[in-house]
Amino acid sequence: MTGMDVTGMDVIATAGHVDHGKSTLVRALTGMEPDRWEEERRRGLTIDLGFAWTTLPSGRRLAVVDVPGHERFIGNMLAGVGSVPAALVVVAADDGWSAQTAEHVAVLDALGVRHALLAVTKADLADPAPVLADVRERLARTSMGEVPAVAVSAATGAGVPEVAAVLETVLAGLPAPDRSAPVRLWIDRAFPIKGAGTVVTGTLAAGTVAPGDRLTLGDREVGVRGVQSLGRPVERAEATARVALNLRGIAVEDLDRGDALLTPGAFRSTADVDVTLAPGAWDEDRLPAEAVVHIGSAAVGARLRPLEGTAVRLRLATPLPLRVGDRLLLRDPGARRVVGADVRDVDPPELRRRGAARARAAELAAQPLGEAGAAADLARRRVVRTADFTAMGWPVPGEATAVGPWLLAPGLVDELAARLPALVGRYRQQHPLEAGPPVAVVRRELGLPDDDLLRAVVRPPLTLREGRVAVAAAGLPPRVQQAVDAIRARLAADPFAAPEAPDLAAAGLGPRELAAAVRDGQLVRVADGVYLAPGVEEVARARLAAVPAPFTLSQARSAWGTTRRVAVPLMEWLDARGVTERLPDTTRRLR
Ligand SMILES: Nc1nc2c(ncn2[C@@H]2O[C@H](COP(=O)(O)OP(=O)(O)OP(=O)(O)O)[C@@H](O)[C@H]2O)c(=O)[nH]1
Ligand SMILES: [Mg+2]
Repeated sequence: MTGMDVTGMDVIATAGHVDHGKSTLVRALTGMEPDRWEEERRRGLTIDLGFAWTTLPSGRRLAVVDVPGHERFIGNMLAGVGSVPAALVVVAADDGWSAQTAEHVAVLDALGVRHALLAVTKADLADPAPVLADVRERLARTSMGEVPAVAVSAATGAGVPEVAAVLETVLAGLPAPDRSAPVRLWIDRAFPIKGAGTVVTGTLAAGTVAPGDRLTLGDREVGVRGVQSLGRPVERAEATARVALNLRGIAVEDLDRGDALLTPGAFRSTADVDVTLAPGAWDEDRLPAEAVVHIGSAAVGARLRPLEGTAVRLRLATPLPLRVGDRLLLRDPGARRVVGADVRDVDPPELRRRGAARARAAELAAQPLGEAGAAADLARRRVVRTADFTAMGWPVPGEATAVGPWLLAPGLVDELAARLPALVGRYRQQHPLEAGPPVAVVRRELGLPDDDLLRAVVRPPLTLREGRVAVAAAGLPPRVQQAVDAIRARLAADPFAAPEAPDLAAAGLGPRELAAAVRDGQLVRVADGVYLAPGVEEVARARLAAVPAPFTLSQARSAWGTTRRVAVPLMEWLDARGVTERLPDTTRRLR
């Protein structure tokens, strides 16, 4: 099996009324038979999608998705054009603009297809000029605009090389696909192959697939065993391409047209979507209550809730992996009407309050379309996991703040940081002995999902200390400060004369007050009930340095001029801090 890279391929879909010569033209262009089924060939009618390909004179490779024109098979037509960037509109010279010409062109217009050419077929049966002029004029009013047009006869072969030549120029004008984008392959066929297992086909509109890749399908993971393109195995298929994937880990019964194979983690499945309809397409006051949503090869029923103006909330009967910026096609099957809808939000806010729908519509109206709306969307969400945000289809806005896995809206960190001093101040009024509120309290007050986010919000003179948002120099209430000052004055004169419990009690210094003084750096707690001044460690060391080592506890006590009540815990405290070293015979020396 020799591999080959597929680098340049274009994919185009046919469109047009039944029997206007689409499949015949595809056959003339590619030499391949697009009607795959015996029934299709017998009836001379395309029923399902057909696939053919060729190399154009320039060397450009082209794959064609041939769609049925019969009105009954419009669902298949929709699946065929859903991932394709360009269209070959076919109209017969002897019949002209017809019902499914109109319907197919409306579909292409709703999908926003911008690249097309017109082939007026059966030029041997009637003068193609009037039809050509008429259809070009109609197409000019759609997303396709002014299209090149060619008259052609499959019967005589006249015009076929011209169609190929015009195809070249149309394809040359296609935007380059994003080959580094995540994969979302909408499956259009799934079938078993003896010995190879399950094969699916689809049009790869963006991204790259290679054997060995892992993709997700719903909540399952599947492995890509092999990749084929244009009938041959390839090492890698890059968008745009028709691809056939041999899958591992899934049975053909578990796959259907409309399923999507996805790059893991890159998409989120959603049933609720806010969209804006192409303006003017459907009468805003008379939207159907239900419609079918089409994207790629998928077709899913949806309830429509008009918000206001062109903004509509969709509730899908089955969730779809949608992203902001996707273009959906909404179809009202009863009325055979279609409209394009731009996906604006795949995780929309609930609408509970009165007027919420109107407010939401206004919000969407104010927000730029596509990726430019990212900052506005993030502003509404305030804080979101970066992975979730990008899976919605948004780029990370340049002004956003990233903190660990989180993304904060532009300006939010400053806004929260500015709220903090007042918040901490209020807390300390109620809890004067505490340096500041616990982190969890602050996180809740600020509406943040993770304690860790406070790292970005706490700024001097506030600081994160011991699980609190603390004032760096918190200070103590005046009454407590006076009592601590008195003790510190005594300790300044005699550094090891730790106040006795009755002295502390008399000064009004209970455990909470003492803890506050320690937190504030005004006292050092050597042991339960034994408080000395900061710096006592250095003083203790200096006095011991004058004693010949090793020395006993009793020698140390004399050097410090204190009692056993203080000396015993102080000695252990110094041991623990690595100032002194306890020798096996319980004497010490300085380290
Ligand atoms: N004389 C003449 N007949 C043509 C030409 N192109 C197609 N036909 C005939 O028109 C009939 C329909 O052609 P198809 O190619 O099957 O039409 P189609 O658009 O694919 O039809 P559906 O797929 O069913 O929508 C066939 O009998 C073709 O032989 C042409 O240029 N000249
Ligand atoms: Mg056909």
